[in-house]
Amino acid sequence: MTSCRVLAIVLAGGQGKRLLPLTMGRAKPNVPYGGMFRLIDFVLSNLTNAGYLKIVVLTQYQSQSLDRYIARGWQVSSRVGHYIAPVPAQNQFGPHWFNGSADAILQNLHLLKDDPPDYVLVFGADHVYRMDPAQMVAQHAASGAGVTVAAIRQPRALAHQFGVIECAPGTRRITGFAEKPRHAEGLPGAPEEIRASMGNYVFTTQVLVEAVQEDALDTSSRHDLGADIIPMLTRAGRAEIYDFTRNAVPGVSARERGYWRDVGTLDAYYDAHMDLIGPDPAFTLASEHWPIRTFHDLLAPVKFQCGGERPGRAVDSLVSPGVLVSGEAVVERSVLSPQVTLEAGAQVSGCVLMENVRVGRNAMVRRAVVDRDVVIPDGARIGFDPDLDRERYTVTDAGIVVVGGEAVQPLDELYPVNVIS
Ligand code: ADQ
Repeated sequence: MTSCRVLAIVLAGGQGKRLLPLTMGRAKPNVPYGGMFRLIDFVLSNLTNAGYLKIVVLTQYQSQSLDRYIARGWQVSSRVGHYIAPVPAQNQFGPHWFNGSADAILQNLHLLKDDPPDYVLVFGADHVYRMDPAQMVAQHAASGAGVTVAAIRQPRALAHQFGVIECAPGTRRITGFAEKPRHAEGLPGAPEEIRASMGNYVFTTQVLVEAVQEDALDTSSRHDLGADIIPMLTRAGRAEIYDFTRNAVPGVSARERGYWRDVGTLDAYYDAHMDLIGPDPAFTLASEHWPIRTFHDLLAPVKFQCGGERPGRAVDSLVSPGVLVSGEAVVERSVLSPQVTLEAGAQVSGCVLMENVRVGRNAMVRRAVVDRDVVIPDGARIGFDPDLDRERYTVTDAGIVVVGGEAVQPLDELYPVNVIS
């Protein structure tokens, strides 16, 4: 869809409290994923693969490293009028940050003035998926809707995490929209499923401008797109859904089609990593047709070292450049970011290890997410005794141990010697 003018606004200011401690020192869209990537790489890849090269990224919480990453990793060629620009909150209307996502748009309406687009894409920045947004824009343009909301079926038990959409039977017209309701009716014929908003919207520009301006006058509003703007346009009969399962991305396997993960919680974050491994993974990172792009400094190749009776080895795992697996060390069903080191005899199973993690000699770690720069001492056991783990780390409902977030503390305080068995 090149005939219409499109501006993409990526909302990247969320705090991601439910991902703590991983969001202690970084914005949620900047959280690493899949060894080599950051969450924001997915939305930026989807937009740029579709040819949308006017993108502003609204940042706010812990924005410095995210701003720097976008500026360094996501520069587009200097062709006139193309840009991927981080826009930090600027306190335009007084000494406060953006109140909600609608307030973030309101404070940036000036971005629409110089080169007014026909349509504004407003996309979230913290989901794992492949999508061609041009197909959604094409539907929006043909339908004449004021806003089109990308939608996907989700388990009814998760209704409280999503905007829940009701449609007139047999149509795309949204007749009801409840943001994160406590209770939701299941779909006709699928009582344990709901239709969830993916937090990705296409707006006709004038409709968006008028909606956020009207919302700004409402003192009872939370100034949130999901809680206020979409319900407002639903009441006006101007909202439609876009069925994500109809999105056809070149080269995507039948198994991957419709794959979308909201990695809003630590368990969802861990599960989305496990989706990458196994003989028939639910999601693959490599694709020549619809690449997910990222940015790293130049790194050395992975090294599996000899030593002891058996060489270091990795099975059913994603292992990034710069990793060293020493003799007799074993990695299984895990995702390793660059510069991870496993010392001799270390065993890592069902883990997500972020950049520069060091696992000491004969240490054993299983079902854990370990944040960057953490050093696991020789002989340590993590993921074996939930009570002991809970005393020192975050342990999720599903029993995943999350180590990290305290990067400013000295390492010997983080890993007291009595952890070592
Ligand atoms: P949430 O993700 O819970 O639900 P929100 O916290 O507003 O909604 O985050 C949406 C996106 O906006 C995220 O990418 C976040 O980083 C960003 N963001 C939040 N506040 C912002 C601000 N003030 N400035 C800039 N960016 C901001 C939303 C929808 C639901 C939908 C789910 C799908 O509201 O209806 O079901 O996404 O995950």
